Amino acid sequence: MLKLYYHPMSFPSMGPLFTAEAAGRDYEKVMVDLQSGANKQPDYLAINPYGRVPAMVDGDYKLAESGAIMRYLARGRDLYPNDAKSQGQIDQWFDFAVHHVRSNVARVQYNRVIAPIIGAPVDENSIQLGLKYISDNLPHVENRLAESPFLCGDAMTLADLSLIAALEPENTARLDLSPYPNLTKWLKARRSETFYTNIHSHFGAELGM
Ligand SMILES: N[C@@H](CCC(=O)N[C@@H](CS)C(=O)NCC(=O)O)C(=O)O
Repeated sequence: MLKLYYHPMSFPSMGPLFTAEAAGRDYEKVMVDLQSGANKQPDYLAINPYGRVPAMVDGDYKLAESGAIMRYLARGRDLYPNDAKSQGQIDQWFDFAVHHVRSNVARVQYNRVIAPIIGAPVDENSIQLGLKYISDNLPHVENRLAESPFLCGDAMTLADLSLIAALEPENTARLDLSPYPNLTKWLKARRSETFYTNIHSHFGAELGM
């Protein structure tokens, strides 16, 4: 069976998990213990040579990078239809979410949450830069969701899943989404769907809480 390697604290891992659920794929979740360095062991490096989560194994086929895995799982389905113009639109918002939202959320999440846990120095400038770029970029999403129920039309696509994954650290990174009412409403609605609740309902147990 198709295997998805992940860690519950890794928000890049969430995109493939959400996609597998939303696409109705049969899959098995394999948690990789980042704290013990399981991601740097030879057996895992044979799956993902970069030593990161997420990763995927489908028979003897292996993939790393969340975007590549999400496209592999969804290609040809409504989440990522097989025509160039639809894919172009979805890719535009998908890449926007990764490069302009997720990368900046990652700066804030790393410094506010991960660095204190691992005892690394906290870079306040990086937090401020991340927050600035988030507030520079989320208005584009807010405006889009004022005119369209989903990022690419009337139904959910990979673009939405990419943005939902990018905003996973909303609470832990203490992001303020209140200036974006359309985004907040859209996010709340998506988070009540089974592709999301099926993944989140296991987090407590996975994190030993
Ligand atoms: N560009 C990658 C990013 C993956 C990534 O940075 N994963 C982190 C967890 S959020 C990781 O595995 N870090 C462990 C390490 O680098 O040692 C993707 O989208 O899949």
